[in-house]
Amino acid sequence: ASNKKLLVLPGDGIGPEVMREAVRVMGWLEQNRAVRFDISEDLVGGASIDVHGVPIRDEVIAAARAADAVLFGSVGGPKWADVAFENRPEVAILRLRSELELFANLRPATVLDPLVGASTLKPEIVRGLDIMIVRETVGGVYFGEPRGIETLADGSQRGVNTEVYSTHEIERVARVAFELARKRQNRVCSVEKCNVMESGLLWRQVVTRLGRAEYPDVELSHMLADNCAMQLVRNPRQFDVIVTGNLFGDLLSDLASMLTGSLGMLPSATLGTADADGRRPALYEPIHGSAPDIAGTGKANPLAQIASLAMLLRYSLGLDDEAALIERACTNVLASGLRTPDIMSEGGTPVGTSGMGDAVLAELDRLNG
Ligand code: NAD
Ligand code: IPM
Ligand code: K
Ligand code: MN
Repeated sequence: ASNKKLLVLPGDGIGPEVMREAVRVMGWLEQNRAVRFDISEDLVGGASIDVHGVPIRDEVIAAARAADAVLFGSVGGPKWADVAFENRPEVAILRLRSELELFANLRPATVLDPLVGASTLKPEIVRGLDIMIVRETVGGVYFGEPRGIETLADGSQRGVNTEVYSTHEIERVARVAFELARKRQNRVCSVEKCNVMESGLLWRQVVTRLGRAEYPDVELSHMLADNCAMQLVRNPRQFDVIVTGNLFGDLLSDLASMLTGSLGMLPSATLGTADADGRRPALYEPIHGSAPDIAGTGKANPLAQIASLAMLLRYSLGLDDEAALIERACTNVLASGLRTPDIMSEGGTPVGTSGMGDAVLAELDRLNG
């Protein structure tokens, strides 16, 4: 088989710092396992603005389309606070999602045993937690029209964004959630605000209909988004798969990350629709951003980026053993007590970004014999 084509897009701030550690893991795989990658790398976000004047070039979008998978870092930062809104660094990830139609963003929140004490919640609330948030990523209020800032006749202004969801958009993301649930605990909780928003009302109707027609074996429940935020903190283990729209999914997944100890622990996969040849466009990234407050200090936790690589191996390349090996190595390193500052707890051994990467590689060597 030909080498798998991977596009690596580190981005800004801690993006390149944590990506470096993920790339070292790729190198380890090539040296020690029967996998070969064809890796290319490019600039996105502020780094691309600085060199090319735009947050992402059309040729990078084309390369992402042609790749077997994209490993994305993070974009944005105060340096680009003054660039025009339509040219800001974040446009890079929004365009990739939208133009490759990466509509299903899988954000797993699992509490690893060694990190139970790193959560801000009580151990008995979070121990063993394993939830999957499926966030819609190409629709909703992020992309709905009309949008913009309008100046009215009296000179005052209005900022406008519009939440829009169509039957088709709701069905396809809900299908991903139902399919995932069947391989997990067989439960889906659909989250919206149908008490206030028509887009939420349609969401509930469509998910209910689809569940009855095609997934009667999956237990379906519904929850209003504000209650869901509260329930995630009160008793997060009540959830298996949560399916929700773009904005609620953004908020709820950052919230869920703190159950696991840190935003620096959560990976994600964003999947599109398979074409006739069975090729499915996919992008993998940590859910965190460029963390300008710690960029350059060498303290960022690289585990979400490394775990995003593991998801890439599993979902896009079918390398389940390699994915499991990487996840195992990360868990063991945490069990040995090594901690970046974001997950530090009593008795932990402090380590920085590259120290954590070193430890993962050493553990991979050990596990691989
Ligand atoms: P952020 O996720 O970058 O950081 C939030 C907090 O979490 C910060 O205190 C940060 O230090 C901490 N944190 C995040 N990742 C960490 C890690 N790996 N290790 C240790 N600590 C970590 O969110 P923000 O500060 O609101 O946003 C900063 C920039 O990132 C903004 O420009 C935002 O638009 C962008 N952003 C980009 C993406 C993306 O590229 N997909 C995602 C989220 C935010
Ligand atoms: C995320 C980020 C992005 C989002 C931003 C950077 C566009 O917060 O990936 O969670 O809001 O989707
Ligand atoms: K990111
Ligand atoms: Mn976010």
